[in-house]
Amino acid sequence: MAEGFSMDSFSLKGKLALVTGATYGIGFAIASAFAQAGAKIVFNDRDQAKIDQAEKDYAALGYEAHGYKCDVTDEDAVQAMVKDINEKYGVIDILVNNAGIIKRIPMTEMSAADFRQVVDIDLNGPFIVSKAVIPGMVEKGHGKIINICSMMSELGRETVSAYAAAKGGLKMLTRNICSEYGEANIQCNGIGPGYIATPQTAPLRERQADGSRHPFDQFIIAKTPAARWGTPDDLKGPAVFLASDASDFVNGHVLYVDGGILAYIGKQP
Ligand code: NAP
Ligand code: GCO
Repeated sequence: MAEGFSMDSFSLKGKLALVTGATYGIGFAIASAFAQAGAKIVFNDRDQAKIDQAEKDYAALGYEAHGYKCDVTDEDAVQAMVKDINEKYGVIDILVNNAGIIKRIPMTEMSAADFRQVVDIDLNGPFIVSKAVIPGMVEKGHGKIINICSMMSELGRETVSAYAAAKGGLKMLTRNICSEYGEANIQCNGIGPGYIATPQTAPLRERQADGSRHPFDQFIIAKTPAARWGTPDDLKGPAVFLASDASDFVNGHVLYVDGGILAYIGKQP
């Protein structure tokens, strides 16, 4: 921990960060920002080809990043991954529970299996990975956990019942890890991205047959004071802050990086 505040308080030099699902999208951006701030990166995904490509992408940016093939819902695989990371690279200082999926299906048409899969990945996954990582953080005397929440941690909308339930639960898991492990000098916070242009939201931004913007695209522009979609780059600074010594007294907080959506009734049509 940096003695007293300085700009070094924002440095991640010498830290080891695990970012789940960081082969592209928000996870890749956050992991890249951590590397830029001096951290060594380990990440996981379910698909070896994506892991191999991501390692090349990180290397092309000059960053050291080691990928693991691991499904966050598989507790044995997660425990084995964390053990291997500890043996090869050291104890994890920073965990970002980023891996997640969404299924956009009207609730009464959604199967219980689909609902369970979203909750399993988006809520059980962060529990499983945090449970595996926290003991090392406790032993080391410090740790940072960042859970990637959502607008749907606060708001509902049609077709995303499972996702909203999971992300609402993830907000409370964040607060509970804060409560249970704050005394061990572990800070657990959330980042709640607004609408970010990644593969996950690509269906909501597809151009219509007549070349016009997707109705949901237009809706989000009207709901966002910044009048634009966010980009993964918009999340880099907030993530580095929450991963750094500069946020040592910030705990149990969800930092919404949404361009102002949650503060705004929306532009009059
Ligand atoms: P994305 O483009 O769909 O990327 C999700 C990543 O998670 C992919 O690398 C994916 O790998 C991985 N993943 C999915 N299930 C996994 C599992 N069971 N085990 C390991 N890895 C898994 O999503 P994104 O837009 O970057 O979003 C990342 C996080 O931010 C998610 O938690 C999402 O809910 C949240 N979020 C996104 C937005 C947004 O507007 N984009 C806003 C708020 C919150 P595969 O490709 O192999 O499945
Ligand atoms: C949706 C979107 C959102 C974003 C994000 C907003 O279908 O409404 O996918 O859920 O992914 O979670 O914060």
